[in-house]
Amino acid sequence: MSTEKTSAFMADKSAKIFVAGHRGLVGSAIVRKLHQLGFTNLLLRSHSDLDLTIQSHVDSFFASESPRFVILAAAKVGGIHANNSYPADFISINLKIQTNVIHAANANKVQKLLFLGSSCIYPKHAPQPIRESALLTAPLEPTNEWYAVAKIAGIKMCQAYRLQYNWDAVSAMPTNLYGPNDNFDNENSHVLPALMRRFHAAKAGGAKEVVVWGSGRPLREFLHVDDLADGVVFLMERYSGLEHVNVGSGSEVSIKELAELVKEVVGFEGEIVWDSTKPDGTPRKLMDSSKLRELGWAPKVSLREGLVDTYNWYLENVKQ
Ligand code: GFB
Repeated sequence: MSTEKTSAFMADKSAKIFVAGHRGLVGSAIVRKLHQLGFTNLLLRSHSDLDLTIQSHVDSFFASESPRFVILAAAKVGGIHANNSYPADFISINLKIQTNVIHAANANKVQKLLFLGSSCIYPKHAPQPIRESALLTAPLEPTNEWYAVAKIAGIKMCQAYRLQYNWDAVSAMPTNLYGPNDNFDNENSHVLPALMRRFHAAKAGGAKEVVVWGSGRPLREFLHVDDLADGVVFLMERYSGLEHVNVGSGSEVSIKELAELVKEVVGFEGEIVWDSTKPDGTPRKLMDSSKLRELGWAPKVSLREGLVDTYNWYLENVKQ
């Protein structure tokens, strides 16, 4: 099967598209993007209407609704602390959701499915920048291996169903994401929203210092979720290969640099204090996104612009 072909995704704006996880950071950005592009028939279900971990509910939903396309952005996600604290939830919930949705989508003749994973699928000490071929070449980062194993199983399911049924299932692996509708929880979120919330609260409360976890030395690559949504639509239209595809910004910062930048965007003037009792996680996680770049996609939002945009969203939607 060719790695570059059109699936006519953009041709019919009235096609029924199930965006699983439409209230989350990723799903909501994909819905915004599809609406901007003029898609009119999005199938959206909140958790209370459809529990994706229950196979019989997922089967009935697909049988009665018959979506033509599926974008699988529903997942249990969280930052380093949440991954480390709830390993059973991260492996079991994600395995159930993706197994149920991928199987039902294939059984009900969905034309194409896109599965979203994460850059944590790669080995802890993978050569940098990380190519798609690094998958399953060495041990994972222990703090998130449960989530990573589930996401690797999702990639492998897409490949298995493609091989056995010649079915168009593809996988996209985004780098660390941020943007509107992120989880801003102090403990369980990812670093960027956690710091935004903490610096904001410190500024509002007149605190003199803000605690940031770890050594500040790990390097991370951040991508605004609107860029990811753009990449997802691009892959739905243009990519039908067996191998998963990295989606990254191509630029990395240290956690120390990120903390300084968030501090500046929020306008906090006190000190940063490092809590070395907290884990650093993987030392470096920069993806090689040249495969997607060569197909013609490029990110548009710089980290500074994206931080300003996200902080404005936070001020309007979360702080109260
Ligand atoms: O965002 P984060 O949890 O993701 O942490 P990972 C990134 C880095 O920021 C780590 C540091 O070195 C943290 O120690 N950090 C500093 C903080 N302060 C904070 C804070 O207040 N909160 C958080 N969360 N981190 C996750 C995986 O790993 O990346 C997931 O656990 C997923 O499975 C996600 O793959 C993309 O990049 O370390």
